[in-house]
Amino acid sequence: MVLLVVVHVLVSLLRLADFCIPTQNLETFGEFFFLIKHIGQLSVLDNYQILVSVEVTTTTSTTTTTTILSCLDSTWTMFDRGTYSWCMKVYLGSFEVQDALTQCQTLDASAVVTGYQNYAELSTMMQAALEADPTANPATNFMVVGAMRRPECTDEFYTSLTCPPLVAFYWTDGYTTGTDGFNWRAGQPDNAGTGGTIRQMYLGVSVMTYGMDDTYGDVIYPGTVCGMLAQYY
Ligand SMILES: [Ca+2]
Repeated sequence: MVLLVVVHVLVSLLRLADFCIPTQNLETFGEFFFLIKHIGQLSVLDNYQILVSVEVTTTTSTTTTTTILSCLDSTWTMFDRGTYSWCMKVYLGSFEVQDALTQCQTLDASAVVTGYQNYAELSTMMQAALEADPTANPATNFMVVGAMRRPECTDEFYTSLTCPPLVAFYWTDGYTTGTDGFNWRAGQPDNAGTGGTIRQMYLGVSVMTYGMDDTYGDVIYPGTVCGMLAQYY
């Protein structure tokens, strides 16, 4: 009886000492006294310690979306204009020159009838227009151009000193600048009808010669070239 009390006291002291000793597993006094004998030796105590390591791994999923500057789709051609890129697309149909803008906006709300920043743009898109409809007569195949006669040049002829060919018209798309994209046919813009009530306020360009000609608003054209800003899609 005395021995059991002593054992109980010793076991309690071991627990108070915060030793992780599974005393319930000590089946014999022999084992217990062996433990007491080596109580100062950590190598023995370590045999009764259970260390549990819980490793928590946090996985963070990141989705990266890459956008590139491009046109609405592959049917448009992109041109680098320095501070921005401009997309163009041949649009075939049968409409009055003055309705070309409405036609382009069926492709995209921001699309307009394009002007031409330079001859390279003009020739590239006229070649595309010629290829777009091989059945059309190239001699009569003209595309509507995004340009109009300046109000102050309404009654002026191409020999006008105040409204010569490179001054008489301006680009209407809101982006094209300069005069490098104008390429007048010989004797144009002639403002045919000057002196009457109708003026040649609009502009078309031949898909064959890339030459431009001013025209009336109610002339039926077989197409135009639409333009819009390239964007990050
Ligand atoms: Ca003309």
